[in-house]
Amino acid sequence: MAADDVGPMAPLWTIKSADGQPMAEPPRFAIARGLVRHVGEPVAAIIAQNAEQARDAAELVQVDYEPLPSVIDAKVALDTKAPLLHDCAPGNVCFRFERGDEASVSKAFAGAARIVRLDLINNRLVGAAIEPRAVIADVSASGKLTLYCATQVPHHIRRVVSEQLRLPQGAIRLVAPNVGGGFGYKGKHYPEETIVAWAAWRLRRPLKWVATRSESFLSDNQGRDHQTSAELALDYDGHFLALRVETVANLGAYVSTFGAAIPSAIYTALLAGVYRTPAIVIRSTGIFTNTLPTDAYRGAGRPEACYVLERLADKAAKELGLDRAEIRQRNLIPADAMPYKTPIGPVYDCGNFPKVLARLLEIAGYDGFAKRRQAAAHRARLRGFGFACYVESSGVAPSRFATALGARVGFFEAATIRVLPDGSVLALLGTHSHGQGHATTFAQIIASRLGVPLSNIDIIEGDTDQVPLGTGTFGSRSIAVGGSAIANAAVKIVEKGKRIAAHLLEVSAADMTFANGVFSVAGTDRRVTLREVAQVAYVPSAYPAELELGLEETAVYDPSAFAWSNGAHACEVEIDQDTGEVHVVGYWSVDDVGTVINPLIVEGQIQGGIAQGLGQALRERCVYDSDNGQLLSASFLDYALPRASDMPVIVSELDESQPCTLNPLGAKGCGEAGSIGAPAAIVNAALDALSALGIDDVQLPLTSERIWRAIRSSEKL
Ligand code: MCN
Repeated sequence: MAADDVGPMAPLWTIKSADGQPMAEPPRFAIARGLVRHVGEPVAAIIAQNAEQARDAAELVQVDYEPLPSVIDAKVALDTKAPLLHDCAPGNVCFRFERGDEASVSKAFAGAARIVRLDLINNRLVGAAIEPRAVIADVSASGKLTLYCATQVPHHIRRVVSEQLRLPQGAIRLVAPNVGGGFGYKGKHYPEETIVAWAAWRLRRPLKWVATRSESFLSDNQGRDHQTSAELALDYDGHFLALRVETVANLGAYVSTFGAAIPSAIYTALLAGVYRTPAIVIRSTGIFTNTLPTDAYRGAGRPEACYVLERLADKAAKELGLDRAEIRQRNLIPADAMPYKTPIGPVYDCGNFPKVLARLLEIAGYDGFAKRRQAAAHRARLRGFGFACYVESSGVAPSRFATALGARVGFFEAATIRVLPDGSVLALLGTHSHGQGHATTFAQIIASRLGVPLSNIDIIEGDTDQVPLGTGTFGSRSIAVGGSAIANAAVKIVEKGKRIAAHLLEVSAADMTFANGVFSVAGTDRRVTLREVAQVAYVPSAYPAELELGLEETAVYDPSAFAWSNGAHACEVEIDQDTGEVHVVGYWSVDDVGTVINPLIVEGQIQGGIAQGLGQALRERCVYDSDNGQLLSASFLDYALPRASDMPVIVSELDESQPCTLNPLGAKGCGEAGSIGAPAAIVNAALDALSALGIDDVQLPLTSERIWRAIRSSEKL
């Protein structure tokens, strides 16, 4: 590959440090050149007739590794004596990002009545979609390279592979069919995509690579891995005065596709949360270590921010002797302050945070909790109640915002609606569904706008030869950005349809109205259906001379701002004092995802996110051996995903009173909501239960062992 000068895997988002310097961007090649920096970094590729042969041949590969010292912890990597991963990154620092104003924060801290401090670890997670990643490459006789790829971002992968192989983008077709789930980590570029594409191109033979689950553990990007110190300044009445957050983020051995943006541009923008904190400063340092690269995993920066704020809010309430709901209600941004500009940049267009929290506490029966706690105590169980409020920057991302912060790609979405001559509809989108039900919800958007029955609408995603433009699915963007593109394309179809209908009915287009699939002359019973208009659109003899043939429209939509989803989640737990096991016995959520297109799908999305949030809170922990960098949690025996039996019944409500004011649907994203609110709500509940024993902190994840140890040490005190 080096001889063919195959290009490096450049990240698609780079960050500037607070001093204006660009981040360190060490080259990353699909196959390591001389130095292996993390377990799982490819060193050789075997090509064989079948997988068994390839495995046998791989056994014959002898690699003369000379072990070098390694570092896996981001704070340890900052030490001057730590091994250096890249010459271009002194101190293993990739960037030192800063947002906010230190001067106003220092001033507020100096005059504060109380300062609350917390040190938090946000555990490293493994994405575990139901199917591992896969790549198939095929080169046609005419030289076209087709890549079938388990990716969420077909157009991005086509672009990077074309740049690396120096092929025109049009010479590559990227097909991403049903990929078996993705959770964000399949939305990034991986070495195998480059290797398989290059080898098939070289050999002119079709090649297939499918990861085993073990290979997934060793080759998929991982998520989170923050170490954070946070301090909140308050006045006597519990009003938040200022927030200072210092985060050390573990980027792994290389900067992955969006790996630098998650703990900087995305995470830091969320640290105002739902609160009216007047002064905020956040410093986030991205560090290289000898671990797999980290990047987006469901929530991507938002669960980390929510966890910091909601742990602080609970601690502040405790230290000031205030009720946890009361301290939040005193600090929530009121609905009449919308649009609200946070001191760190983002402007929330709408939201009624106090209403959402009040409703949550009502459905969760917060008032009756004391009785339930007493009843549990009679059964020798520690019962706790916890909750968390969040905002989510869904609809990633306004391109202007992203490019100003270093993105090398735009984040628009494109949608084409083609009304076929029989009136049926084919819609082509740059988004990608891997469990989110786009074929249903996008068809609903078209059906409601064009009056075409759902059964006559086909949604096509995930094929760069069919869908000319696109960005992909991540950051809960498909409804807010892709859905808006469809809505705009539907408006264009109606506009053109009106002109054709007007021609047929010999009136002016201005006199035409459209509803339920029928064009009518206003105030008369003269009408023509969309189906009839579509037929005419493809029959030149009956067609207006000034119009182009066909009934197909494309809209490209780039949001002007994020769609600010928000919500509040509550959880009730019981802890078994003998085993330390946390049982989640109740879970409630109230989420504002703007206008809801499909409540069933949204509820499913929120439940799935909560399951993953529960995994982060109680089970999942990716562990490396600090002596040699080996991944210790490299199978499901050692890495504990949540199970069905861990899941409580979830009572969820959607608050549709605050439609997004910035997009034509009024919709805000929902795909990550659960994974954002759940970890903080669950941990707050568990710590509430443990407060009876004087325990006020246990780091994520709250495994039974950790809780058991905390209980035993509290008994010794
Ligand atoms: N929706 C709706 N009304 C709204 C908001 C959303 O009806 N107001 C619908 C949408 O039309 C879409 C679904 O809900 O069908 C999710 O929409 P959205 O919130 O825009 O999220 P995306 O479709 O962009 O999905 C991305 C998001 C992310 S970032 C991860 S990670 C994730 C997730 O969705 N990974 C998933 N959900 C997943 N679900 C499954 N089964 N598998 C994954 O890998």
